Amino acid sequence: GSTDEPSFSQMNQDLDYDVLIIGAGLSGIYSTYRMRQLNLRAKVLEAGSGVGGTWFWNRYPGARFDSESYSYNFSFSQEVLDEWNWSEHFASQPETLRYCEFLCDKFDLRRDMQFNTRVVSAHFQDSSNSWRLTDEQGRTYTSRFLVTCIGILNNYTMPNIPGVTNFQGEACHTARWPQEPVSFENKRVAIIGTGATGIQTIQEITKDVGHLTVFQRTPNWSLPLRNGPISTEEMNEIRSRYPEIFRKCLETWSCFMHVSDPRDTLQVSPEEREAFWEELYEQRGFAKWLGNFGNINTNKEANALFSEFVANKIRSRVNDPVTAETLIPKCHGFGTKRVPLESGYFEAYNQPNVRLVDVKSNPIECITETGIRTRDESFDFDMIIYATGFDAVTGSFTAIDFQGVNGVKLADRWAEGPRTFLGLFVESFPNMMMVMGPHQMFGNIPRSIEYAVGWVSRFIEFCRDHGITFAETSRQKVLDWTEHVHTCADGLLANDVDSWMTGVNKNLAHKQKRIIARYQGPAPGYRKLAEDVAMRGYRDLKLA
Ligand code: N01
Repeated sequence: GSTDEPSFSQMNQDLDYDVLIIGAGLSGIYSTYRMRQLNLRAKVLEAGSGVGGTWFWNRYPGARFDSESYSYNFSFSQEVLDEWNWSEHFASQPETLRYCEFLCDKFDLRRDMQFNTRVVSAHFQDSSNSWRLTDEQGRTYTSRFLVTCIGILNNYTMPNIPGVTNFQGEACHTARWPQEPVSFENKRVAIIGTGATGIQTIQEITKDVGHLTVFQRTPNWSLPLRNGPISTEEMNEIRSRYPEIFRKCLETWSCFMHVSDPRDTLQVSPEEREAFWEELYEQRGFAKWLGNFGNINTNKEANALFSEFVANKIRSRVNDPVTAETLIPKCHGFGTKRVPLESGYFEAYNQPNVRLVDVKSNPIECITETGIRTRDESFDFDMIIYATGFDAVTGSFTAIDFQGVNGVKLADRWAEGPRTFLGLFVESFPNMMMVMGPHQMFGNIPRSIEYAVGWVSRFIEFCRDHGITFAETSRQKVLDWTEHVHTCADGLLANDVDSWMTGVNKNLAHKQKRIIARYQGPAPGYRKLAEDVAMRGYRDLKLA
């Protein structure tokens, strides 16, 4: 209890809290749980009116996990594993949001959370080694430690098309979808964007839309999700396998259950390869990507072979050959962007009320009061849906005015791309730790969150027990880590392609150049290095 560690609390007695947490998504929820266990005075500030983060905001039709539900939930509480049942292999957004709420109810976490509170600035106070946050209403909050739980895909972006605000009909970005149900019946609907979000939205609303026009700039290599319900018996069977599932996730490169095939694509006979791929194609989820031959991610020839396999699947599913070719990516190979998983996406284009417009050959010129004008045509719509993505990874940080020692701005620190130590610490930003910060272990996001929150919590516990009120990374550690992250990225085909994963967002002037935005080394390797820091008593950090 707190009486066991009076020194730490006393050291923070002039501050509102021991720990401030920004964001009540999965990262913030688990952080709150851990801070509660440490008996610390913690507070979560959350912009939304409820918990859930990504799963709170992204309520667009068809939003769901595309990783197996049971590899995407937390493992920290046996009680939760025993009590919570997933109804589908890939849970829908409402179910995932209920899961987030279930966690908060079960552990009574909301009493440490403050909603409708958008943090606009976070400034380090040199005089007291503390953090001072200000929200939109001008209220301030002070603490010893700051834990950012602001996600990697949070700050959404509208397209940089002239006239976006002119449209008089209904318009919405998928990441700000209303809580009330939206009807598409008898409506002429447009959607811009065919990433994972666009694909999930399109395949859902074509079930009852009046007419849908899809504006596609870049097609995506999408594969069947193969979702299905989970019966009570199957859920119990899955539950019995939880230890094995989590163990597998600990062993694999990116924390998923699927293990890549070590064989060289090019050394396997064409017949055997084809048979293997046919078998993979029938499997659920990311097995087809992550259970594939490993070298499709590094070898262009191998990649081209599998890309052609997928292209033929698309050709076999889309009736109109011109539409089929438009839906097949020509400028990037399979898996070099995040692979969206679909359920009937390609067949949607066989419906007479669905039309695909290739924006590459027929660019959008402007959005008008009544619709969209391309170079060749004018369209009238009742509704425009923007599935145009996010100012990813660093965007969550640019949305807040972060200032460290001597008022140094985080935006300046990261002008040339993110620079961190373990994706957890930033030079000149003492006492601030990032959950899912840039250059942190990546892949299966909840697995990464669970590890990062665990690491941060153990570190805060160490500070509590040792009366440490100042912790900062050195420049050298940041340089070394950044170099390591860049080395890990060597040779991966994904780094030669524009996407949010390489830091590119064509709608933002400052995000036109590719960077290494993610840690791409093996997750076990990441954890080993992070554990080593803990084992050394955190001496890699400057502590006082
Ligand atoms: O965003 P995106 P997203 N004119 O950036 C197009 C995760 N996720 O929200 O590629 C015309 O991938 C843009 O075109 P282009 C997942 O990690 C998970 O779909 O730039 N088009 C692209 O097609 C995913 O990767 C789930 O040429 C414009 C699209 O908009 C990440 O979130 C579900 C345009 C943006 O695609 C982001 O996915 C959904 C313009 N001006 C998402 N601007 C799960 O299942 C943009 N585009 C867990």
